[in-house]
Amino acid sequence: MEYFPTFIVLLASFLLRSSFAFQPPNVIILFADDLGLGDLGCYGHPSSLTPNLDKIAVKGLRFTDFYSTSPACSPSRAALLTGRYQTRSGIYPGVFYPGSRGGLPLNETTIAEVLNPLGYATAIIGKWHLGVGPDRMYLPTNQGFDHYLGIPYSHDQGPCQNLTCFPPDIKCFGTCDQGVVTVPLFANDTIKQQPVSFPDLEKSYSDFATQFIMTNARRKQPFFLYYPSHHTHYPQFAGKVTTGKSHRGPFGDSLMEFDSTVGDIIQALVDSGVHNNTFVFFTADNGPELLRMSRGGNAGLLKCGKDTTYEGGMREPAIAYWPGRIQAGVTHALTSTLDLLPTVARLAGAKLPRVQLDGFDMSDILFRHGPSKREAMFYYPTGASEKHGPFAVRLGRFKAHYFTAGSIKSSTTPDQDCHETAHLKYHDTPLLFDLETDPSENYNLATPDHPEYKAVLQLIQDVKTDFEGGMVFGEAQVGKGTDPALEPCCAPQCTPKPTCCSCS
Ligand code: CSN
Ligand code: MG
Repeated sequence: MEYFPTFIVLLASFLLRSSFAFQPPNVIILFADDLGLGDLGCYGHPSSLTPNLDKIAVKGLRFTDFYSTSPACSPSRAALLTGRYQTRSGIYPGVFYPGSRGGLPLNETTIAEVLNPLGYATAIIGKWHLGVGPDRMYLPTNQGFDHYLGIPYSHDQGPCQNLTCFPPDIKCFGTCDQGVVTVPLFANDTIKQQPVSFPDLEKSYSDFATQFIMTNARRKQPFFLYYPSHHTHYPQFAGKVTTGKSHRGPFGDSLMEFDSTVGDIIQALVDSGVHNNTFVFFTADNGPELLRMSRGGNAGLLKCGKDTTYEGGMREPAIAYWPGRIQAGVTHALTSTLDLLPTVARLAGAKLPRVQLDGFDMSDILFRHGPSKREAMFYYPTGASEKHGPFAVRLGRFKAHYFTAGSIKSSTTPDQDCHETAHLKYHDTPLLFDLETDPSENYNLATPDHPEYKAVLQLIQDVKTDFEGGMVFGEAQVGKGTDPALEPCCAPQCTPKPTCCSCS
């Protein structure tokens, strides 16, 4: 009988630690840049070295039919963070530049802002690309992130002849953008280094991520870490440890360096004991920049790449990893970056933003290998417009192309449809492909030999009409243009700009 109180205490503490005391999971989103479906070892690339991503793919859930919402950066990132097509938030046409006036509107609710009210610590490392703007108002610290370490746009959006890869005598391939400030490294909303030192960059990201995980785990505070990497965007770089170590040249080194940070992050989760209470999700913003030839990525068996609405532009590798919760396997469920916000909100027990969302909760897919709630995917081009609407629609296994266009960014491979010379074309009868029997979009079904195609096209047209009826375009943020005075400069009063903006 004297042991009874002890028993009660033990029972109470057990219950508190189990279902009665819900511990919100930590969330980590890893986002590669300009990476195709064929680039990872676990997706069949013969010479990529991605042991850490391969490991979480084997222990976690690997997606075959996962889409970003755009074949370019800024729009794709806006959709991931808000769970809404970029057209709603106004992230069109194209991508932001260092002096862009616009940015992701502050009234949009990001995943960080969904989690912040629940007491999550939030951080972003890497490439923001959703605006800097007047008084740096669009930086991530104004969008729900407590901490930021990174470059707020693409690292080719500045002169890169002085941003050499390791060792310093190896020049980066190409010249990047001239006549703008050199690429800055921000810590929160201040410039820490300009130009950034690329050979040291990945280590500083990895160290920051490890510290962030360790600190919050020790405090028992749930956290959200968003790591949109500069890898594997052109011009590829890597630090001392990785340069020359892959079997795939500079692209392979860049990918390998990203993969090593993935390994460091997983190790930090294990070391800090939060490994079994952390949802990790990996994917990429848009397909490979085939323009860079062997220094671009690879879309595998998909057609074309970056800046096109063929599969190679927007269908991406994706991996969900949560030991003890997500069973190992492969899913063919139709899914998207749009689905991350509703899924994360559900996992954390957070309220959904009271706006029109385009995402669906993926819990059934993650935890029960169940079917997708998503029935369709709409493919907006980089320069989305109300006039053209989505260029293509996927409904179940079928995809219809209403417009097609090649791009300079996807020129160079033998397929002429991908090239810049394949001008914008309207298809009076849309091209129709069955992506399950023909993932490479080789065999158009909308021909007289397949009379049944008419019913499929009608169904897709109805879904498209319905979707467009509910699409309200936000004010075009990229369309607001640029102002050189807004380019980030570490010495704001210096002359002559932009070259004087240099601090060590
Ligand atoms: S992106 O790449 O930011 O990854 O989409 O670095 O579309 O004009 C795209 N663009 C610079 C870029 C310019 C980029 C463009
Ligand atoms: Mg990109």
